[in-house]
Amino acid sequence: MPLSRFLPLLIGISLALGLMIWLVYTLSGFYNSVYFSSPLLANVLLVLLIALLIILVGAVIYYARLFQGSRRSRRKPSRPQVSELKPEAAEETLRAVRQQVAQIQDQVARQVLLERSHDIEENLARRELRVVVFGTGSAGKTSIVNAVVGRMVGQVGAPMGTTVAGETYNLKLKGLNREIWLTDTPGILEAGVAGTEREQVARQLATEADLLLFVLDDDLRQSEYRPLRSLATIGKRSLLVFNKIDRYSAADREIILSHLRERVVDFIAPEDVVAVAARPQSVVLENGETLQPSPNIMPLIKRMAVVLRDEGQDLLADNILLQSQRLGEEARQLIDAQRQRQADKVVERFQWIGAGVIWATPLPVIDLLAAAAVNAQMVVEIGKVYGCELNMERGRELAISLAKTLTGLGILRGAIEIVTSALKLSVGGFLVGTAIQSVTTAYLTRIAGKSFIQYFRNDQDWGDGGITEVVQQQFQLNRRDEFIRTFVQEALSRLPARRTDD
Ligand SMILES: Nc1nc2c(ncn2[C@@H]2O[C@H](COP(=O)(O)OP(=O)(O)OP(=O)(O)O)[C@@H](O)[C@H]2O)c(=O)[nH]1
Ligand SMILES: [Mg+2]
Repeated sequence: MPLSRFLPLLIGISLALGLMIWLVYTLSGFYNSVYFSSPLLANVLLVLLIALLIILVGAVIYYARLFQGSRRSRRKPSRPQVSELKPEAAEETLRAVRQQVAQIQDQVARQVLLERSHDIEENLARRELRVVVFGTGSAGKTSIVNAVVGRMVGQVGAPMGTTVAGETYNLKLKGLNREIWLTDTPGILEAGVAGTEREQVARQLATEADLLLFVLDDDLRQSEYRPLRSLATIGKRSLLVFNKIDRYSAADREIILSHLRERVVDFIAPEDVVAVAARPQSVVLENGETLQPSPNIMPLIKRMAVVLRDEGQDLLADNILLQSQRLGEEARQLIDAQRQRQADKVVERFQWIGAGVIWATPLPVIDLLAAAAVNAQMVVEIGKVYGCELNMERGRELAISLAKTLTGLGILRGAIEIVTSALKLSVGGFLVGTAIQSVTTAYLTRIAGKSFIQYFRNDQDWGDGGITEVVQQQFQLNRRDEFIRTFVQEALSRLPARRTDD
């Protein structure tokens, strides 16, 4: 015990002892003086004192226990079981995703995502578990499915690519009152276009699994490790199945098995790596007969049953959560693309408005701060696309700070040069100053608008590099010769028309 804690304890004990001695001494003096005048009263007092002492000791013990209990319960908060919370969390996520989906304007896309959200919800209610067998071509996936189901349901063959599509079978496991579906998939890592397409199917099925059986027939290759790890990283519960162990001696089998367990220990528990022989090679007996040894599949069936029984509800909820999150991500991307299209239209409208204003009333020099008046309205409208309600005052503030950045970074000068040389190429010879001003204003409004799109997309934040980095990035993106040429052409085709209108 450190001295800092020992010293106060020693002082406390000495004080308590001193107090007790003083109390006993005072009480015995008091007892003696009472006993002298009335022995009966003195004895009654003694009994009362002993009773008081017992009550005191009892109270101290009771409160000490109570205090300890409360400390213990503070250490271990009585939270509800995680498994009780998971289905709720899954439902909550699904609800949020539906709200997101409702914002999608493309009717077909919205409908497709809504239907998928209903499918996910139904899976949560159905309580069915989906086990997907996944892995390299010819590792023995179909053989494993046949052995687990207990009859030849799928075609087995030595060459890769025997299974060409996902096949699902119903499975009964002892002690499990849930419906289980076992899906065989085409092999991954096969060569050729057809192989790549089949792999896509397999990967899709794997991401939808509640439990994944990742099949190998040798030590884990790097090309297998990557998909296994990425599936585990997205939270896919997996068993690693080392098949064809009949091909190895007992010693080699153990070496491979322990090496496998070591390599995946970060994301798969050692007991979830099992060794089987789903379709052991037939042996020719001395009398010339061929004997087909029976499959050694029990280690996998046993482990699968334990995992599905103990974690079934969690696996289902985890998977629903994962599917909902994926759906949410898809919806988010669609909404983002939709907003981007709308915001681009706003920018395009304002860039031609800016050009038109200058064309009609030319200024002695390009005045970005004057153009900011137009930009302020553009900022408000882009904000609206991204669900941010800004007033004109805030819009103007943002527009002015951006105009200052454009000038400060020398982009204003750069833009005039770019536009001037592009105009010379297009029109040739004599150039009207107003044309340069108009097109430059349109061009700068575009850079400003694109920068604001970034800002609103990023939750009204310029990011780590600040406004400067965003503006510079947009300038770089919009200065390619090819783009400038088309932009100037379009600007020119619009300007004279406006002038005649005016
Ligand atoms: N020695 C041995 N061979 C096996 C075992 N399991 C499967 N095989 C053989 O491995 C080959 C491929 O088996 P499949 O079950 O078709 O493999 P798959 O992974 O489904 O193959 P694809 O569908 O093409 O991806 C066949 O020749 C099987 O006989 C086993 O436990 N031991
Ligand atoms: Mg197969």
